[in-house]
Amino acid sequence: MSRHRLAAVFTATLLVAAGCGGTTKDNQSSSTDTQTSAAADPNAKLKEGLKIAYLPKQLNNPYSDVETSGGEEAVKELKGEYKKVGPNDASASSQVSYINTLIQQQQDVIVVAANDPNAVCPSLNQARAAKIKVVTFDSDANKTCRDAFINQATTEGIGQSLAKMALEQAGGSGDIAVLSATPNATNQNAWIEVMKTELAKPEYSKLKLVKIAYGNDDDQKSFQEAQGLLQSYPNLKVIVAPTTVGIAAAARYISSSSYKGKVQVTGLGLPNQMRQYVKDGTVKKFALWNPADIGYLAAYAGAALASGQITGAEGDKFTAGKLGPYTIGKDGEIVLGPPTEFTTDNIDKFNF
Ligand code: RAM
Repeated sequence: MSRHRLAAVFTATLLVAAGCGGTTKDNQSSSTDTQTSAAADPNAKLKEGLKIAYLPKQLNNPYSDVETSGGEEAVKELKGEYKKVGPNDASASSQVSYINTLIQQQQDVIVVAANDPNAVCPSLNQARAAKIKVVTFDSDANKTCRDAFINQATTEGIGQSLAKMALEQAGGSGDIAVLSATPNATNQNAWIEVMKTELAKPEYSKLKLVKIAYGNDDDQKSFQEAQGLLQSYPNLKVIVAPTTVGIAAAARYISSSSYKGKVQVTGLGLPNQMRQYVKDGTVKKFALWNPADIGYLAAYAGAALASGQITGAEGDKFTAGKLGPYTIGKDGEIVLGPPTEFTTDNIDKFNF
């Protein structure tokens, strides 16, 4: 650890202790300047021994486990030090204390799925002031407080696919409801916005979005919200859950209720959690990407940032191990690839 970096860590720790900094324009621009002043060196060798810490939305979510398993694999390949920490609930401010601890531990890279785009920003900018590279994955933070964002697929692509699956499964018309994660989740909110734009198009004119409910990525709450939707909207045709926790809970409720076969469940789910509901006919189609690949890609992006190979600027290129070459897009976004749709025909080919 260089003297300079130690001093930066100390300053950041003081800022954390004083509870100030990060949110003001001045602080944000100064930390950004520190990070982007050096030019990218595409030939820089990836450093070994990097401390790469993962902070998913919450720990007790099977999706997070799959995501970080890919991260652990990549960190091993990179000969780095892997760590995973996180809260047990996905509430807005639940990650802040973890970020502050990671700063004190002098991690080289923090990979975080933000529970709220803004709540984590002051701490993330303090991390960046301490020369820690910040990579968001799955759920972005405000772009002023991270170096790069690993998006699972394009936000438009995910939102459009959710709207399309809802239309197909409603048979072209009727009431639909969304069962989302937390009300502040960056990723779900962005997908729902795209869905709404799609629903305003003429081909969706017979589809009516009656409610957006929030299960907070908590299994029990999601189950109860699904139940509540059916009680409040007896004509509901489809529940669209853009969250692996929500879709599994909704499918579990519908599969053992009188609504089975009448009300469809679709959205984003893990094949291993959804298999039984596809096989028993509750669910006809849902989508996802391989969450392990997001974690894997994030480690390589973090290592490339920490090694000076990329700065997070649009057009920067790096190679993510077995996933191959990636180019950074607008606003530091790196898109993993297109999502996969799962049906009874292909679900047994997937094991995650
Ligand atoms: C849940 C989480 C996660 C999201 C998936 C689809 O597990 O909300 O952020 O990407 O669903």
